[in-house]
Amino acid sequence: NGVSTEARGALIVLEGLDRSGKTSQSSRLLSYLEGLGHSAELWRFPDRTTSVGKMISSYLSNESQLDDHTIHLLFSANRWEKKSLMEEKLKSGTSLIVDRYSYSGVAFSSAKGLDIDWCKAPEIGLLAPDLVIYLNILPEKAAERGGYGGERYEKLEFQKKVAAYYQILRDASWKVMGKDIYIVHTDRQEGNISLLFSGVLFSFSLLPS
Ligand code: 2DT
Repeated sequence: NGVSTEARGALIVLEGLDRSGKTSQSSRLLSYLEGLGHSAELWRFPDRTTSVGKMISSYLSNESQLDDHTIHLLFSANRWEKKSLMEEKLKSGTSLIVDRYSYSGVAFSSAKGLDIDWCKAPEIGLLAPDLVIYLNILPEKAAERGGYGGERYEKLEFQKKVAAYYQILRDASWKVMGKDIYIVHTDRQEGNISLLFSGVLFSFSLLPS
């Protein structure tokens, strides 16, 4: 079907509020790409397995307290420590589907009141995604889905602020176009997304919300 093994993998990022469906959609996209014979892996940030990730995890579960700037930089460091491995994977032709990335970093910290440009700074130099898929859901609707755990940010009022910052980021920098991949069609009504990657048209539909 024309999928070239020479091609670099795509960095595909899924963003959205808690309970917006990122996890289901990520696995769905993974199966879809694998079904086409494409090598792909599912990643997520924060990666809680590293030592930095463990500090983040303990902060999120309220077991430890950290200054807002400090935790922001730890989230960023958690991406930096994975950069070279991400680069290797992409170069070897494996696509990465990543559940949360820099946009979560900036949206969540800005929602706490930190300066947005300050929040963006440590992200400069990380790998730019080829595609960012934002799963648009009203904060109220996400909350209705239930399953908010007891983690620090899982509160409706805070999620509303995060949604507003995602919107700001979206206007500024959404639909990141790499050289090999671009959205050729999005239809939010139908939930269908098609993208052209290395000359091959992929289409997938999002689960109805
Ligand atoms: P999960 O529930 O998806 O594990 O996320 N967050 C995430 C930040 O504040 N900054 C970041 O850079 C990232 C990647 C979003 C845990 C929470 O951490 C938030 C929700």
